[in-house]
Amino acid sequence: MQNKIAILFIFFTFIFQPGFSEDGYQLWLRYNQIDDESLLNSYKAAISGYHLEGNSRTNEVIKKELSAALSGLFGENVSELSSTSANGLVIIGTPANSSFISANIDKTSLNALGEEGYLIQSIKKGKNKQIVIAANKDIGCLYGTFHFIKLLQTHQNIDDLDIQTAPKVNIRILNHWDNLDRTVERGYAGFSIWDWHRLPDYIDPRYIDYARANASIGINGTVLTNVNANALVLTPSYLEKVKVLADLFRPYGLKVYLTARFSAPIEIGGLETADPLKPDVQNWWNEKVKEIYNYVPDFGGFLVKANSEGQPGPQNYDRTHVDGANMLADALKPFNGIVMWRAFVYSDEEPVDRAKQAYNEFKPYDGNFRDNVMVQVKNGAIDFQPREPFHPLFGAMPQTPLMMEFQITQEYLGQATNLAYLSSMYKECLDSDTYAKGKGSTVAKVVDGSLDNHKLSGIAGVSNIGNDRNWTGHTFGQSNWYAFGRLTWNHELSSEQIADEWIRMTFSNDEDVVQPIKDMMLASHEIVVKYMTPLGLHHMMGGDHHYGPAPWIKDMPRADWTSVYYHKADSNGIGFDRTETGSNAIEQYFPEVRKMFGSVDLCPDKYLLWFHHLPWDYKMRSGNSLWDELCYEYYKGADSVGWMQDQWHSVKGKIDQERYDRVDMLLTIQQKEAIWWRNSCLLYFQTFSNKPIPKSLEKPEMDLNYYMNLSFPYAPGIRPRW
Ligand code: BDP
Repeated sequence: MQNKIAILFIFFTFIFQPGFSEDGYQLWLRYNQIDDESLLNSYKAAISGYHLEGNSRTNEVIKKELSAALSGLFGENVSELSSTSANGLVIIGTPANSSFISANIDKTSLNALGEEGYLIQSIKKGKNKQIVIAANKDIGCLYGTFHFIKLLQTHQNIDDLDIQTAPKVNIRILNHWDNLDRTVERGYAGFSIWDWHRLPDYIDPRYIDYARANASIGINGTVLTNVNANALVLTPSYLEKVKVLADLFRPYGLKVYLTARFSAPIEIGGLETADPLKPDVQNWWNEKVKEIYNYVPDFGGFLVKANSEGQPGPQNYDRTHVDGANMLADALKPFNGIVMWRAFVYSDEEPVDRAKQAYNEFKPYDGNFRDNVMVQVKNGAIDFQPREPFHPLFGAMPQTPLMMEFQITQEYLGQATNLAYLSSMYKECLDSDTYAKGKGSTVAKVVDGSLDNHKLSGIAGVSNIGNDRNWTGHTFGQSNWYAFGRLTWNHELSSEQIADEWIRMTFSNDEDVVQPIKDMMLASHEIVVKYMTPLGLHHMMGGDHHYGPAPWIKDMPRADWTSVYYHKADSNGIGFDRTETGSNAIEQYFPEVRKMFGSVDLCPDKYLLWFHHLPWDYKMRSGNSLWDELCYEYYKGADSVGWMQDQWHSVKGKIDQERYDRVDMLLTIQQKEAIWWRNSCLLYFQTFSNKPIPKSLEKPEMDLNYYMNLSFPYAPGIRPRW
């Protein structure tokens, strides 16, 4: 195995030589030679080489990365030097492995940075000026190295560096909804990158590049398998494969986790029950967990979807989520493993309002979970809709560490074809004020553990990665992976700063490229929301595959899988009344929030129809009637895609043709799809409002029947009905 890994390292140094084709494979880790000559010369004058002590595998990785980056960016070899006395050295290390660092870096500031934090400082010693990247652990040095490389990639001034940073959240993790047959549930970038069939012997070089990319943005965990879990992954032949991935990822600080199918004791253990209170079931899990740790000594733990959408769980045995989660937590505890128990549940009976279920089921359990259980909550109470108000569970379970679950894959946001920069959506949720402990109790503070003093904290993102050459299908899907990672490290970063970094590293530092792309990215989420689900509408996508508009869906096995259940359009008006006169879901929020969402006058327009059912001629803040406003929003959204195309066209010739063309074609598709959403939704709602589309707006080219009859049996990412 060691040999194989060595070969891989050589391979990856080879692929990351500059001049490699711009097919998107390199993500933001592009080390093409710096094209600004005077800047390049100033960097060359400041950096003569690097020095690193210690020979851990993480240190090997640091050397490879730094040498590939510096040689690429400088267009010439930059060497590793054995002494620390030269001018212009980049010195990397921990107080434990470097006497230079222990002598020159203030221990108190370093201690405050914890296990993963790092500092980057310019140090003057006599005639010498050096740059130090220091951390308490090797992994901090790797994170710091990536940060330092980013400074060069984004053309920052490195004269007087003084950077100190540590992650605000402990578990920064991707959730792959990848199946063992390599299909990816809600995946739009090809098949799974895990080549299970050829593992453990065949090691795809992508595994290393995947780990590099994650480490470069501080992601430190990965759940390899789908939440709709398959127990087979817990059998020895799969655990051998899991072990290989875990061994490869370890030097990059990336821990492996698996999804645990609750009925595994029956399916692969031969037991008759999976009842969590039965000693033989508990015993089976204890033994299984021990076995997993034999393969993967630093295994992270389990992610569990139980009693949701047909998945088995403790309720099958009249037990509770607490019984189920605690049983697994007890098995994992001796090894420091954790359970991420999902709150995305909904009962078999059709509810009056699905938005209320997770809160109703989980809040009463606050305080009953073991200390190695986290409850993983989606950002909103329904299901990753283009826009949702924050989930009322945030702030409502102070004794339980709540983990945030975002969706990076664009299941409901245009899938493989639409450009939507999701940092804006993540931030909107994280910055929301729950008022749990008065003003300023933001979702971010609940999640990072600071509001309730939790040691454990985490943010999960449902991955958008597949085996497409460019990883994410749409080039701009890469920006969502990137932004997710950056925000898990520091949720205080602005979407603008994250976009700025990503564009510079991914495309160019030319301001005429950075500015138009940034403007487009920052506006994109709002634009998509406007042409899909404006003014708080939600859940109006095509059935099963979730591709495209279908506000007319009314016949499904469950009412809460239909669209009509959510928009409730009728001749009187539109919207879901979640106030006291309706489902009263607003009651689940703290009084200040309840008051805002519950009042039509205070509720922001963007959430209006989420919380209120209003007449078609309801007078909006703008002075328009609700119907006219809805029309204007849909048209504004669809027209703005034309503006996005203009922004993109302005960078033609300033970036490589390959990626330019790809995005250009996708924007053309996005434009068509935006008009499709607009026309379908407005023509359909018009059958209730009986009002004309305002004269100033062009008429939809087709009739409603046409849109209702479109069918997409092979849309990607679909999953079988269980
Ligand atoms: C829904 C997806 C479904 C997932 C489910 C979940 O359509 O494929 O299994 O979320 O999060 O949005 O469990």
